[in-house]
Amino acid sequence: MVVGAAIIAGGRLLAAQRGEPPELAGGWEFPGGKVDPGESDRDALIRECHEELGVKIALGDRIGGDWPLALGVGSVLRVWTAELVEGEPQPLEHLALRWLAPHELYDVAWLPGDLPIVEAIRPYLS
Ligand code: 9L3
Ligand code: MG
Repeated sequence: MVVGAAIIAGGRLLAAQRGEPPELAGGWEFPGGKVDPGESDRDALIRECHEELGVKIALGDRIGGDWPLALGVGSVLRVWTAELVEGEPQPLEHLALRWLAPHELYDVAWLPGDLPIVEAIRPYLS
């Protein structure tokens, strides 16, 4: 189980560029990661965003259901909208961060698993 955050501020969506593993390096994602054993999805997402970005977030709506990550592997991505409560995101574990305005949503090379989710975030940017 993998969780991701659509962090929104000022009508822009935060996208994060992965540095690893090599097959995903350079691709852009919703920040987040694997849920630890015994941890709730939401707690995992809050923890991951603190580790990866150095921020405290508050979660909003769940976006869709289980988004498939890779065909045949069975891993899924669960996504929530989020707002910043404390701190400014830093790329502590990513190559780069970008705040995307609605007209820039496809200016980055989203990972294949994340790409179909982007459109579902658009209504939250206005
Ligand atoms: N993954 C894909 N899209 C995302 C996230 C947060 C993660 N938005 C994939 C990349 C890795 C796996 O899930 O293959 C675990 O992610 P992480 O724990 O390395 O961030
Ligand atoms: Mg991660």
